This record gives sequence, structure tokens and C-alpha cells, in this order.
Amino acid sequence: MKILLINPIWSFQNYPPINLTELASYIIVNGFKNTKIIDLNFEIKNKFNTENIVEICSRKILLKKPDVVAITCNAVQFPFVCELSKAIKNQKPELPIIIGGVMASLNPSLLLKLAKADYIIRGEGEQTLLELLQAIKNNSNTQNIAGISYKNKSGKIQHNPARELLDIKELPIPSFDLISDNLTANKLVWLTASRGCAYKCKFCSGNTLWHYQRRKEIDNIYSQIKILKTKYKIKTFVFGDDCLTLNKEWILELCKKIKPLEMKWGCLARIDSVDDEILQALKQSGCCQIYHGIESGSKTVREMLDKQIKCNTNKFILNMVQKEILIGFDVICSFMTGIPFETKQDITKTASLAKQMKSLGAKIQLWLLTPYLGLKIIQEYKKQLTTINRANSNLQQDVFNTSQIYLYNNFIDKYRKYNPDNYMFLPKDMDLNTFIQHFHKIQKSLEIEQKNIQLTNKELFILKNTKL
Ligand code: B12
Repeated sequence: MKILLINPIWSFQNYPPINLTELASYIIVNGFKNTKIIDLNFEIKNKFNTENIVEICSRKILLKKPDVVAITCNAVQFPFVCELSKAIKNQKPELPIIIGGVMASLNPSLLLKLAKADYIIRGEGEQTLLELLQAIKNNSNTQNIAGISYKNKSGKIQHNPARELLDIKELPIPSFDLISDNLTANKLVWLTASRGCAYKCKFCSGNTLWHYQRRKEIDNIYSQIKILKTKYKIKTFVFGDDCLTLNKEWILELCKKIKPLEMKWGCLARIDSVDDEILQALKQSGCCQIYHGIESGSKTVREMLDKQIKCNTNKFILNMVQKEILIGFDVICSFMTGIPFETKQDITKTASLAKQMKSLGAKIQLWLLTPYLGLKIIQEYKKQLTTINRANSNLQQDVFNTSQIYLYNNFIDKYRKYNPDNYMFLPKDMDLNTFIQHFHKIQKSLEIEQKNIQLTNKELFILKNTKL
């Protein structure tokens, strides 16, 4: 049986779909040897020809004569995935289509309504995908497979019970060879050495999938990095783990193990999960960039976001950032506003803490809390959710940056109802206009300019002169 895993077109940046190589290696070692990855985002050269980009992609897939098509879907990829699945089904209605990923896991019913999928795989995909493929291969019953959602014979949406998370030590080395061209062309890769986090921050979609943190075998991670270095000449990578430094013993062992590989790398870490010993180990093993989600300068707001920072004071946070900068790390601190239980005074505290960090030498990011569909905070603060046209209010896009709006210009409007960028939460004590003015004032004071992903001048010229 020929399985095609699909990475949708979603960005002008060719991020290697490592998540699909993890899925592929698991089903390959468990019997589905004829598994391939079509990395549309990398393989479709002229993304500027958006006219019939969906047809071009569906034809490319069908030319490979797959027996099953399985597509990954996060919030950015959602509109394209819906259109692509319909284009494939129109040409080959009997071809089973499976969709998985963070967006599919958070909104299975929406995918079953708006896309043409036979099955939605929710959560961790390896075991569920394997079991579903075995059932399709043996033409046996799929009704009792944990972790899938589908429409039953009468068209009613059925959600089977969730699947337990697998023993992460079972995960083989990802099948990097299935995206070798992308890896060879790319000098930056996002890897994950663990899955999940121990915390349940209100704005994070990750904890809906992963519930708690499981850490991969150190040897497995070491081998992955070694292959990327030796076979694909990758020089730098980022650990996309929600919090790489959650377990001290494990992170010290990991740093000791990967040090001899002499790679440059970055990671995401909670501000309260690092100490002197961990910082020294990170530094000596090639870590040069640390990304912290600080979120707010207000202690109360951090508490209400369920950050549960152990020593939840601005003094502690500032001291830790200063220490990291003195050690020589490139420190990025991410803040957000547009938080439903935030006050004008809280936003001022955020600006002041961000300013102090900037003066210490940290890089600052200021985002709007984006209500990703399926997040609990949307239900809790539905009354404060308001629609917004971020472009008109000169507010930055979180989900779709300008280039992606261009990529999807043929159908993005159709999905505007489901685009988290079109919504935001109103703070407690401000109307929308007051908030927008305050936001711009803070951005200005922090000299944060609206960023767009690094496009070539030619690409930027085309985008700038395209009326969207
Ligand atoms: C690496 C990463 C990135 C990288 C690159 C991703 C890439 N290569 O494609 C970069 C930096 C580009 C990125 C960008 C963004 N990201 Co990001 N990112 C991540 C991160 C940290 C790790 C993703 C990962 O590899 N996880 C490990 C793999 C194994 O997990 P996975 O992808 O979910 O796959 C598993 C399952 O979902 C499932 N599965 C996935 N695909 C499929 C497909 C099939 C067919 C099946 C059966 C199963 C399946 O099985 C897999 C294995 O079990 C996650 C956080 C996280 N913890 O996951 C955020 C995350 C995915 N990102 C997120 C967001 C919001 C973004 C942005 C849109 C916004 C932003 N400001 O960050 C931007 C994109 C901006 C833009 N407009 O382009 C959100 C997604 C929210 C949502 N509801 O969609 C996450 C969850 C962060 C969060 N905590 O909320 N991101």
C-alpha cells in the first residue's frame, strides 16, 4: 500500500516538516515501507502563481498514485488543506484522505465539515495512523480505532475515544531521507527532543495535544542531530520543545551528550526552569539562543494565564534575563497583550518590564493574544471576544503574515470566519479604539516594528504591489 504524507503549502519559508518524518518512520518500521512525503511547501517552486495552486498540488499528488493520502494541518495551513482535500476528492472520490495535526486535533468537527476527509486523527498521530492504515489495508472495521473522528454511514460526526499517549522511547529516528532535498537546501531545522509540557497556559494549543511532558531517549536525539550534521550539513537547529529545560537531570545529560557535535542551537525554556548549572551546560554544548514566554509584566495577569511561574516577580525574571545575557546568550522574551482579564495598568506594566529587558540587551516580541479555535480561553471569555481587521488597525498578523495572505488570496476570504487573526479579546477596562492606540504607543516606545518573514526584495516588491 502506498502512503503519501503531505506538507501543505503554507509559507515562503521552507521549514522542513520534521513532524511528518517522525510519523513516517513509525509507520515504516511497523510495516508500511512504501511511505513517501510530498513537501508541497518546498517542492512547488513558483508559489507566486497562486492562480490554480490547489489544482497544481492535487495533480502532483495524484500522479504519485497513492492508496492513502495523509495531510498535516495547523491553523495557518487550514484553508489550503480544506481546498486541497476537496480538489483531490473531486478527481478521485474513492481515495482515502486522512488529516491530522494541531488544528485537526483542536477542531475535528470543523475539518469534517469544511474539508473532504474520511478520517481526522486527533492528538499524537503515530499509533492511530498505524492502526487506521492496517484497517484500511485489511478492509477491516475502523469504527473502534481510538483517536479518530469521522462521519458515520448516516453522515453523523463520530468522535472515538482519545488515544493514550505512546511510550516516547518507542519512537524511531525520523525518516529525514524522505525530505532530503529540503534538508540539504535548508540550513535551519526545528527538532523536538520531548513532547508536551507540565503546564497548562491558557493561550497555548500545545497542551491540548500533549497533556504532560515525555522526553525522548538522549541517544535517539544525539543520533538525529548527528545525521543532520553529517548527512545534510545542517549547522544550526532549534529545539521546538515547549520547555526543553523542564527536567534538570535530563537536560544536563542531553547537553553533555550533544556537546561534541559542536552545533549551534536554540531552545524555548520557561524562565523558572533554568539555573546557573543548566545555563552553563546549555552554553558549553552550543546553545546560543533562549526564547522565554514572559507574556505580561503584571504578576496577576501571569497568574491568571496559569503560567504558574515559581518565583513570580519581575525582579526574579529580570535577574534571570540579565544573567543569561551576561553569559552571552541571545535572549528573546515574548510578551502578549489583548488579554481578556488585563487592565490598562497591566499593559503599562508589560511595556515597562519589556523596556527594562530591552535595555539589558534582550530581544522583545509583543504579540496580540490570538484566540486559536479550540482554545479553552475562548469559551471562558467569549463575551470579550471581538472581531477585528488587524491590517486596517495596523495590528500585526499572528497566524497569516502578509506573504501567506498573498499565497492564499484565492480562498482566504472564504475562511475568514475561522481565521483567529480576525478576532481578539478586549481588555477589561478599554474599548477597542483606546486599546489599539495604547498598543501602538507601546509598540512605538519599545521600537517594535511590524515584521514580515524574511522575503527576497523581489518577493517583497511583488507582495507590496499586489492589492490584497
Ligand atoms: C516548530 C514550530 C514552529 C516552527 C516551524 C514548524 C514547521 N516546521 O512546520 C515555526 C517557527 C515556523 C512555527 C511558526 C508558527 N507557529 Co508554531 N510551533 C512549532 C512547535 C514549537 C513544534 C511543532 C512540532 O514539531 N511539534 C512536534 C511534532 C511531532 O508535533 P506535531 O507537529 O503536532 O505532530 C504530531 C501530531 O499533531 C500529529 N500530526 C501532525 N501532523 C499530522 C498529519 C497526519 C496525517 C497525522 C495522522 C497526524 C499528524 O502527529 C504528530 C506526531 O505525533 C509547536 C509547539 C508544539 N508543542 O507542538 C508550535 C505550534 C504548532 N505553532 C503554533 C503557531 C500558532 C505558530 C504560528 C502560526 C504563530 C506564531 N506566532 O508562532 C507561526 C506561523 C507563523 C506564520 N504565519 O508562518 C501553535 C499552533 C496553534 C494552532 N492552533 O494551530 C503551536 C501549537 C504553538 C502553541 N503552543 O500554541 N512554529
